Parts: sequence; C-alpha cells; structure tokens
Amino acid sequence: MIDRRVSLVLAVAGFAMVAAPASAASARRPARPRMVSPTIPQTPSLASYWGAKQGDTRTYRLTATQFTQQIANFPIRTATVWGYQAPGQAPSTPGPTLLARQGDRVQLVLTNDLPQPTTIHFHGMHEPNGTNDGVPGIDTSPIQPGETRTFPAFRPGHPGTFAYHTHAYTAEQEPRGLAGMVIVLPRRVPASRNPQEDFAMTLQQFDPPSEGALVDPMPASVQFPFNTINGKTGDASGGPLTIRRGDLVQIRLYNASPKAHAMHLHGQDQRIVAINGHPVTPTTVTTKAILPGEFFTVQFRANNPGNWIFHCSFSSDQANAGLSGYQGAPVGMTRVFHYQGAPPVPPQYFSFSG
Ligand SMILES: [Cu+2]
Repeated sequence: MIDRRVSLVLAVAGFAMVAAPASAASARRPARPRMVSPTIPQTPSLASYWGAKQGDTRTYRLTATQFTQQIANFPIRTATVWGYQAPGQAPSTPGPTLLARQGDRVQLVLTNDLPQPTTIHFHGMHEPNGTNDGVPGIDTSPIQPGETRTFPAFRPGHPGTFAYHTHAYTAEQEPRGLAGMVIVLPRRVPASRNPQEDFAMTLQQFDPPSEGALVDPMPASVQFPFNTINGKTGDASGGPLTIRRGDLVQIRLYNASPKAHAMHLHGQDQRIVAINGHPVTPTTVTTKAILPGEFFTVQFRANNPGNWIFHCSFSSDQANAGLSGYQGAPVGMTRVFHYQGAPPVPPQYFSFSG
C-alpha cells in the first residue's frame, strides 16, 4: 500500500528528476542496454524451416519417414534411419530445425510415412494437453501409417531452444532418429549478448549393424558406435565451422541420444548462458555434461586464433566404432572451429576413409 507520505516522497523525487539537468539525471540512471534483433541460428549439415506464416501462425508440414543418410566416412558411410522431411527438402535426422519468433503461434501438420504409428511431442514447450503433447494413450491418439493430422496451433510459452521428437514406441523410434530442434527467437536481445555466430547442435548416437542397414535402437552391448552432431560424425561434417576473431560464438546443445555426453571446448572457456531459453547467471566451464533431453546454450569469445575442436569427452564417443580419424584425430561427436585467416584444417580430416 502506498500511503500519502510515500506518495509525497515519490512526487518530490519525480519533480527532482524533471528539474535536474539531463546529464545529472542520466548519470544516476543505469544505461539501457542497446537492443538488437537476434542473429539467426544455423544448424550445420541440416536444413532450417521457417513455417509458412499466416496471421500470427506458422505452420510446419513434416513427414515422418524412413531413408538412408550418410552418418560417417568410415568404417561405414550410411545407415537407414527414421527422420523428418519438410516440403522441398531432403529427409534428415535430426529433422529440419524449426524456426519461429516470439509471438508466433506454431502449428504442426504431420504425415506418417512409417510402418508403425507415431506422434510428436514438443519438448520444453508449453503445449496444450489433450491434443498437442504427443503421448499416445495418455494425451494423443497415435497417428497411423498413411495418416496426415493437423494439430491445433499454440504459443510455445517463451522464446528458447526446444525440440520435437516422437513419444510413441520411444525406445525404438527415438534412437532410430525421430527428433529435431525448435528455436523460438526473442524479438530483441541486448547487443552485448547477441552472438555473431549461433550454431544449433543436436547430439545423437546410432548403431547400424552394417553398411546402409537399419539402425538397431537397442544394441545388446548398449554401445552406440556412431556418435553424431546434426546427424554426422566429425569426419563426415564436410568442413570446419568458420568463425572470426572477436566474434561472440554461441552453441545451442540438445541431447537427443540415450546417453549423457560431456561437451568440451579447446582453446577458449565456454560460458553457460541459458538453459532451455531461460537466461542463467553465466558460469564458465571447461566441460559441460548434458543428459538425455537437456538443452544448454553456451557462448565463447573467439580470442585465441587457430583451429579448435569441440567434442564429447567420453573416449568411445570420439571414435567411429572404436576407430580414430586422420592421424588418430578424434572423430565421432566432434566439430572443428576454424578462425578465418588461420592455417586451414587439413582436408584429409574430412576425407579420411580409414
Ligand atoms: Cu558422449
């Protein structure tokens, strides 16, 4: 309750603010951060998908389907996987990164081209129960093979990093590849926290028994020999991620695999700046463990030119079926950051075939 005395004090303070010279007033007030439109995230090796916008709703048309994807360069190259296809794009696992802006409602139209029923769950979003949560038998009826279903549009709840994944026969369908990322961008962000490069990375693990074979979702050894970022091992990633000295570089991580990973950056400290889109007091770490289903956003200042790897610290996850890459380099769940102007990363790293 504001009593008369407090009102009087506020009124006097207000008068003082008006009466004081502008320079004195601005010295007392903390400077407002400069706000900018956020940098558009990129998902190396994968397509992005801004759903078609009508009014305040973005509609995403996805087909859940089976296909063959290159996941590594050696000792095998391809696997038969399950993933998602957007109109006019190749199917992929993870599926295309769905992009939206704060204020958009999102709507999914899902076609099931798989041989068994499926669903989609929007992981981390505030979707309505009874239609959109994607838990068969609890909230949603499964989408049958051949069926196309249009879900009601909803607001994600807040900007952030999210995911979409199957919740039907999860133990079988998710390790086969039915997952992808969703990013809802805030309207404006403080310029000091807006990265020059924003990389979205989904972690997965696959066990194809032989070249081109359908991945085994539950290998007897519980070892997943192919450890990927955005569906590719480091050697199969096509090239380094180029950054520039002075850049603020951001990595959005989503663990869509059945195991924990310990993501480590060489040459610079990584700072955890957000968890699931909620900003946190930045914490500087060398290595960050990420459990299945978790999201972390980390940033680093590119202040140490060269070529640096970002990789899972579990030794088995730095290999393809136990095998290392060019000159024994880590492969698997690994990416190389390359500073523009630094010596090139040896191209053999990306063409090594065992
Ligand atoms: Cu790992």
